[in-house]
Amino acid sequence: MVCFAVLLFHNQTSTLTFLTKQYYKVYKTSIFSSLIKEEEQPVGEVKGENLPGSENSEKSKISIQDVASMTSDAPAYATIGPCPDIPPKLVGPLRVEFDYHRSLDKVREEVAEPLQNGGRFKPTECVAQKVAVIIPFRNRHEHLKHWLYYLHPILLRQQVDYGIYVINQFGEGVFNRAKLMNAGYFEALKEYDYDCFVFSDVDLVPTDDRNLYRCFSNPRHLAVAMDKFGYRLPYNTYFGGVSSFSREQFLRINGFPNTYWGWGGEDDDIYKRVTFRGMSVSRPDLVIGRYKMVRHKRDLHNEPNPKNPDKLHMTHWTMDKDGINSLKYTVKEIVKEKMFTFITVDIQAPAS
Ligand SMILES: [Mn+2]
Repeated sequence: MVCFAVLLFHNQTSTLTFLTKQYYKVYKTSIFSSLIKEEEQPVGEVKGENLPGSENSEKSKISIQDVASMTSDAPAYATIGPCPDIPPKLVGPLRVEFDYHRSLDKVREEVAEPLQNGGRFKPTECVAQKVAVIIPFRNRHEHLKHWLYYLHPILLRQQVDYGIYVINQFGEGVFNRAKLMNAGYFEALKEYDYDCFVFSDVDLVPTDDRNLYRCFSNPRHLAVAMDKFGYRLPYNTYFGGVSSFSREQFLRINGFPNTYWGWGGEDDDIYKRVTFRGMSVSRPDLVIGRYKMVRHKRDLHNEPNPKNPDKLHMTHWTMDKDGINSLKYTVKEIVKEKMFTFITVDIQAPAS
C-alpha cells in the first residue's frame, strides 16, 4: 500500500518536477520553487505558488537556451540542479537510544566533521532548500547532545542547506516556547537567507530519516507518531513537537503567539492560525513519522498554565495582533559552537 502511494505520488509530480527545475534556475531566489509539492492540494490558494495549470506556470515554459542565457552570470546555479524530492542516501528506520554515557565531546568527534561553525552545512552536489532548525531551549543540555548526535547525520543525508539555532530563554521566568520560536525565526534570518523553518523540541528525535526536515506546499507537522503517545496522534488536530513552515507560510499566520506563558496551548493556537489562513496541515504517515522522546521530569518554571486553554477561543481575533508583528525581545548572547548556534534571548518573562 505504501509502495503504491509512493508510485502514485511520483507519477503525479514528475512533470511538475521538470517544470519547477527550470523555474528554479531562472527564479533562483523564489522559495516556492523549491518547496516539495504534495499529493494533497492546499485548501486555499497560496499566493505566489506556481501550481501546474495556474497562470503563473507560464513562467515555467522557458527554453533551455533562455535559462542558460539568464543564468550565465551565476555558473554555480547553471551547473548543478535542485536536490531531488527524494534524497538518494536515506536509509529509512533508525535505531535510536539515549545513552547517558554519550558526552558532547564524543558527539562532536563523531558527527561534526562535515559541519561549518555554528552547526551549518550546505550540500555541494545540488541546490538544496535553505532550512533553519529552531530549538526553543532552557536547561536541557543533556537532551541537546542526543538531538545533535542523531539529527546532524540525518540532515546531511536529507540534503538540506541548514543551520541549527538553539534559542535559550534567559533567566528563570516562566518559559514561553512559541515566543522563543518567533525569536529564532528572526535570529536565523539575520544570518542567512533561509526559506524554510523547522521548529523542534530538543527532546524529540525522529527514528526514520525519510521524515524530511524541509518545507512543503502546506505547513507540516512532523512529530505524528511519538513513543509517549503510543506512536499515534494524541488527537487529530495535534500540532506539537516538530513542525515546518516556509517563510511565506510563517508570515501568512503572523508567526506564532507570544502570549502563551508556561506549558500548553501554543501548539493548538498555531494549528488554528494555519486553518484560519486557509492552509491545511501536511504530515508524514505513522510509519515514517515516528519519534522517540528523551524521558524527563517536568521542567521548573514551565507549569501547565490554566489560562492557556481559554485563550484558544480567541485565536481568530488575536492572531493578527499577537505574533511576529508584536514580538519584543533582546539578544543577550550569541555563541557559535561547531554543532549549533546558541542564542540567549530575554523575552521579558514574568517571574514564576
Ligand atoms: Mn518532552
